[in-house]
Amino acid sequence: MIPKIRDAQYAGTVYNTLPSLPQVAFAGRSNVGKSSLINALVNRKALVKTSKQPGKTRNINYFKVDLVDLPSLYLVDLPGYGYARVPLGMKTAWDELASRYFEGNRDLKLLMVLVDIRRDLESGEFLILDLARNAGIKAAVVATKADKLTFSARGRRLREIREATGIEPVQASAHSKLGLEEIWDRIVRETGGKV
Ligand SMILES: Nc1nc2c(ncn2[C@@H]2O[C@H](COP(=O)(O)OP(=O)(O)OP(=O)(O)O)[C@@H](O)[C@H]2O)c(=O)[nH]1
Ligand SMILES: [Mg+2]
Repeated sequence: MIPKIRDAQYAGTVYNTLPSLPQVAFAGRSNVGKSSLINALVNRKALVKTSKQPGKTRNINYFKVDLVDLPSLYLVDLPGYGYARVPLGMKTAWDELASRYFEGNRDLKLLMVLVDIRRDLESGEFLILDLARNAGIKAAVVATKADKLTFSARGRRLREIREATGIEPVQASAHSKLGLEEIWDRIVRETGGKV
C-alpha cells in the first residue's frame, strides 16, 4: 500500500546535524534514476533535482517524509557512482563518502541499490552490496526504468539480476509508477511501521 503523505521536504545533507529518524537510502550508478524514484515515491515532480546529465547529485541529501498514521522518515539520495574511472583497488571519493555514511549509522534501515533494468551489473553494484553487507545494512535491489522494456524482456532481465546479486529485485518505473507499492511496503516494514 502507498501510505498517505502529509509532507515531503528537503532536510539537509549528511554534513548537517539533523533530528534522528529512520533512513532509507538510494544508491546506484549515475543516471540510474535515484532522484526520479524518490520523487515518484512521494508523488512530487521536482522535490529532488533530476537530470539527463550524469553526476547531478554530488552530496548525500536527506528528504524528510511525514506520513499519515506512520512514523516520519528520511529518504536519502546518495550521489551516483561510476562516472569517474579510477584504477582498480583505489578508493574513490564515492567509496569514502558511502563507507562513512554506512558505518555506525544505526538509523539506516534499508539501502535500495538501483540498477537499470536494461544494463548488466558492473563492479559498482557489487561493491556497494559488499559495503552494505559488511556494515550490517539490509539491502534491496530495484530494477529501474522498467517501462523501457516489454513484459517478457523484463522477466528475463529480472532473473539475470537475481542470479547476479542473490537478491530478488523489485521492478520499478518512476514514469509508469510500476513497483512503487512494493517499494513502499518494504520501506514501511523496515522503518518500524506495519503493513
Ligand atoms: N524511461 C524512464 N526514464 C527514467 C526513469 N527514471 C529516471 N529516468 C530518466 O533518467 C534520467 C536520470 O534520472 P535521475 O533520477 O536524475 O538519475 P540519478 O540516478 O538521480 O542520477 P545522478 O543524480 O546523476 O546520480 C532522467 O532523464 C530521467 O528522466 C524511469 O523510470 N523511466
Ligand atoms: Mg540524482
